[in-house]
Amino acid sequence: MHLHDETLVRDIARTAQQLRIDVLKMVYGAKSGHLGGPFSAAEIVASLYFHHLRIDPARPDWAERDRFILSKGHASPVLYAALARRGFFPVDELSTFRQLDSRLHGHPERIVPGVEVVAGPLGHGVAIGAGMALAARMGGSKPSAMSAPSGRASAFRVYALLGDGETNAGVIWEGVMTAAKYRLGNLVAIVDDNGIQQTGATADVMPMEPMIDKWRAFGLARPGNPWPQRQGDPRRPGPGGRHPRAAERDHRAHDQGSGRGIHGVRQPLARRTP
Ligand SMILES: Cc1ncc(C[n+]2csc(CCOP(=O)(O)OP(=O)(O)O)c2C)c(N)n1
Ligand SMILES: [Mg+2]
Repeated sequence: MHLHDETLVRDIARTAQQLRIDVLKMVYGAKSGHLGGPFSAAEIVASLYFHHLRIDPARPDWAERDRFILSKGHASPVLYAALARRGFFPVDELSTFRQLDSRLHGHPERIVPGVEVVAGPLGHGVAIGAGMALAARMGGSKPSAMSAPSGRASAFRVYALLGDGETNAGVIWEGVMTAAKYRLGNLVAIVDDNGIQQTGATADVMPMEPMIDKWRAFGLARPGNPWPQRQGDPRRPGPGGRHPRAAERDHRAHDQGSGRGIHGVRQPLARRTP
């Protein structure tokens, strides 16, 4: 079983704490906004933005960049914090969160450098991601390039972060079926399984268990590719840890077993540079 390097785990934990501090200041400063959704996603976002995504803050519109979709758009503060700390815009701007005339709205919009997708109404990340992943595989970098010659290697990968409550939405599963139909190995869906949603525990509002079986039933597992898998929490590794779910329909990742870390962001773990 492949485990994270301890230094990497510590680095992710440190970055995640920095993001949480930023989030707290932003929401406290605005006296408005979500805290729980951004907090629970901090390690996932830190792992992606500081160790995995192939992005270049100096070129937010670089055609071959990886795309990150914050499908649970109410967690925008953690995305803004990551983008600022990664150099997409000044950290000072974070203090304008939810102020009049700020570009840092309560839900992300594409006026912010690095934001790929407008989000807020839950449920759309996988379907949008499937479209982007399909475009990437067809050789295009944007939807208008869908007519580009097919059969070329994917220029980029697409990551969609969902809430566990969000998976109550039927449109999520339409997106999953689409991804399965087109065998989109360049699309990664990550579920932040924090057990809670707006009006209570996810298990009470609309139980999703067995979650993993649902993803499989919608076509994302087949012989030789045992995705999706349950992964442990990088903050609390081991059997007693909380288990955020992460899933990747990616043949390159199929050999990863349960353990610490986040499926799909464990290999390669070195920072990928443009
Ligand atoms: C379609 C839609 N319905 C309702 C809401 C209101 N809403 C905002 S946050 C939230 C809870 C989401 O819970 P979850 O997906 O588990 O996210 P997290 O726990 O990570 O905050 C809801 C229902 C929304 N944004 N979009
Ligand atoms: Mg939740």
